[in-house]
Amino acid sequence: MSKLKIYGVPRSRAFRALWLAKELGLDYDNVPVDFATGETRQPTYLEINPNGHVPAIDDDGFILWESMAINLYLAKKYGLGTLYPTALEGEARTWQWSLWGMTEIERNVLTAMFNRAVYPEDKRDAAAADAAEKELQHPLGVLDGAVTKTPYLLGADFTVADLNVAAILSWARPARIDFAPFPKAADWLGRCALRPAAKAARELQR
Ligand SMILES: N[C@@H](CCC(=O)N[C@@H](CS)C(=O)NCC(=O)O)C(=O)O
Repeated sequence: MSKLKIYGVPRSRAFRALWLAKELGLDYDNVPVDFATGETRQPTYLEINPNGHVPAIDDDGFILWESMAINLYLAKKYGLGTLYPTALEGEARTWQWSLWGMTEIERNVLTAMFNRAVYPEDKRDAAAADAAEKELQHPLGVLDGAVTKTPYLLGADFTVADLNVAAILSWARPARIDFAPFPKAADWLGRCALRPAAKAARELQR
C-alpha cells in the first residue's frame, strides 16, 4: 500500500484536497506540481492528468483528477459518517453543493480575483470584476439562506459539502467580494476558514 499522493502546489486548487486531507488526518505526500511553470503540461504529468491541470491524486495506484471528484472520493473513503454523510439524501446534498460551487460560484469568484488582485494592474478589467461580483449576488443569497436555517450546509455539522464550497470561496477575500449583504454566509465562511485543518492547509501556501 503506497502513501496517498496529492499533486499540485498548495496555492492551486490542490488546496481543496490538502485541506480535506488535513481534516481527515491522512498521511499523504504533496507533489508540488506548479501550474505557473508549465509543469502541469509536461508529458510525465500529463500521464497523471491528461488535462494538464492540478489537482490530481494517486491513491495506491488509483489516479483521479477534478478537485470536487477527488474530495468526494476521499471524504467517502476515509470520512464516511463524519465528513461524508451515510444517508443517500445527505450524499446527494453533498453533490448538490459541490456541483453548485463549481457551476454557480467558481468562475465569477475567479474573474473578480484575477481582475482585482492577480493580473498586473495595467491588465486588470475593473468592469469585468464588477460584473462577476454582480452575478454572484444571487448564488451568495442562496448560500446565505441555507446557512441561516442550519449552521452548516447539511445541518448541524461541518461536512465535505462545506469544505468544497468554502474552499472555492477562499478566493472571495482577494477578490474583494463584499459579504455585507450576506452576513450568515460570511459567518459560515469565517467558521469554516478558522478550522485548524483549514489553517494548516493555508500555512502550506506561505
Ligand atoms: N476543474 C478543475 C480545474 C483545475 C485547474 O484548472 N487547475 C489549475 C490550477 S488551480 C491548473 O492546473 N492550471 C494549469 C494548467 O491549466 O496548465 C478542477 O477543479 O480540478
